[in-house]
Amino acid sequence: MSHAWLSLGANLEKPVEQLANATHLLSANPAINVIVQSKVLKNPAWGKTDQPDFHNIVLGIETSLTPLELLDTCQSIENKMGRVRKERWGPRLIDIDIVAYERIRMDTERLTLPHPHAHEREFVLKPLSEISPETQNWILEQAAS
Ligand code: A4P
Ligand code: MG
Repeated sequence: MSHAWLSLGANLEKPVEQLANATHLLSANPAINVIVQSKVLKNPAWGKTDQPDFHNIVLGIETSLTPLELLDTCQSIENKMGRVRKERWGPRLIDIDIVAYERIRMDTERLTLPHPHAHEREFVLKPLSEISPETQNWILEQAAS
């Protein structure tokens, strides 16, 4: 089993329920155990600021999926929950990003690890520091190197 950290964000239609629903769907996958969940952080939208506030959490999981399989799983949950991709950084029912997968560094067309924006996003760093300060430090070190 490998450890990974997921960032979940929502800013439409009862965001806290969307986060709980996504967490539930992730734990329902037999290849994923949700081990730890951060507190919910309500915060202003980053990037594209003219949209409702976001609610964000970070989950620590254990998984037998490879990084790409995990990405597929996250995207299929987003789709199942009715997410429609319209504009980059725009409002969303649910967004599930892979912040880190073990200490793997990769940069491919579909997947960049650690997540390329994690180190500059308070809504990732703050919940991550609560559940895994070592991973937060590693992400900041990677960005500085
Ligand atoms: N991709 C590459 N690396 C990763 C990774 N580590 N995890 C690719 C997940 N996906 C990764 O993402 C676009 C593509 O990124 C995917 O197809 C995948 O192959 P997307 O989710 O389809 O599109 P998006 O989310 O609109 O774009 P992007 O650039 O991922 O946006 P972000 O970074 O997810 O930002 N403000 C607050 N406060 N809280 C938020 O949660 N979220 C966003 C969305 C903007 N502002 C926010 C928040
Ligand atoms: Mg995304």
